Amino acid sequence: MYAQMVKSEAADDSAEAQAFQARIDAGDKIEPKDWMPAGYRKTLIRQIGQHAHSEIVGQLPEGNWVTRAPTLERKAILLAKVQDEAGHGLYLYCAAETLGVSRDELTEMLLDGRMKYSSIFNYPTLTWADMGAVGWLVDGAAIMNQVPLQRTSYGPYSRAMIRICKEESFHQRQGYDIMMKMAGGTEAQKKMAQDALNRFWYPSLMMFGPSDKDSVHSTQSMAWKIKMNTNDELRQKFVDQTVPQAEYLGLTVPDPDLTWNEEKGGYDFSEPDWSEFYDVLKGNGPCNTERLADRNKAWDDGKWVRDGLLAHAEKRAARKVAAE
Ligand code: BYC
Repeated sequence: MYAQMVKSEAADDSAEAQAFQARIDAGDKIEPKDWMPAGYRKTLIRQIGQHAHSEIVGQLPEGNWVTRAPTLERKAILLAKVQDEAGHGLYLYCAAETLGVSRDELTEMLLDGRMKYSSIFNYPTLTWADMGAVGWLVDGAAIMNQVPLQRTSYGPYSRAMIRICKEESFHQRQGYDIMMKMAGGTEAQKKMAQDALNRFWYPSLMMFGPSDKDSVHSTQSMAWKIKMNTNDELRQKFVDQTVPQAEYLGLTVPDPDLTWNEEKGGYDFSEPDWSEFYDVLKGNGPCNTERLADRNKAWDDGKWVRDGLLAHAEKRAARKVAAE
């Protein structure tokens, strides 16, 4: 549906739309009060909203390990990381709000399944090594995708990404640090690290979205500089960056066809199982039901806080009016 809508709105060849495209081509930032095509606005709301939801839902698989982290230091670090993700969600919801959608509307669309969040968060975190793999691979993939988004054409999104990327770098390092400890530990720990890599490798590759030939939005989003690279370009960069890191850990990437291709200056690697990806998107991943149930419960449990804050704000406003 979105694809059709964006396509028809992108076909807008009015003078306004042409001037808008010229601004994008010249590298201008678009700000909230500037004129923008309806399709540009809708695509941004979809992408920023989905991104914000991913940060919030992304707290769940790691939050699962805060109470079970092996040391006080690891607990404090993990807690700080999970809190950072909440902050990222908030910056992104604020950026989306500048486009005329409220955070409550976006939340409702997440909770009733109308909006997506990243497929990766529908996989379980079974062992402590998974905290390493998530930080190393999932945050690593996130950085690969988000660093170019610092140059995205929409001002509030690009500025949110600058801060988010700084924090994501710390997240990636903390994940790799856990992997270093585990991979250099006892046989059992090394096995656990390898098992985490085995389970998170292909789901991490899926984070970049479908292969370019199946990507619905890439062409228009790249013309508008909402996306700066294609899905396959970023996936390739991620593989090229991550394989030597796995080698340094003494772990094996679970891809028997992984080979260095001298000519292209990058690795040839196996595609993820795209039927699994689409199945997860349809709601059939291992944890989809659990994740949405958890977010719905948190929303319902927080109702008294929202009601209290609203009642307080109304009282203050009424007092102000009475005093005037
Ligand atoms: N998961 O035309 P395409 C994080 C959907 S947060 C689910 O290529 P697009 C982190 C796509 O929405 C990570 N859905 O789409 C947080 C579209 O469906 P709709 C999130 C996916 O938008 C906490 C359809 O497939 N990062 O890293 O041009 C802790 C066709 O795809 C996925 C962002 O959101 C997926 N993986 O490109 C740790 C970054 N991939 O909407 C880490 C910003 C595709 O038409 N987003 N779909 O129904 C983007 O850069 C782009 O939206 C994507 C997809 C590259 C993800």
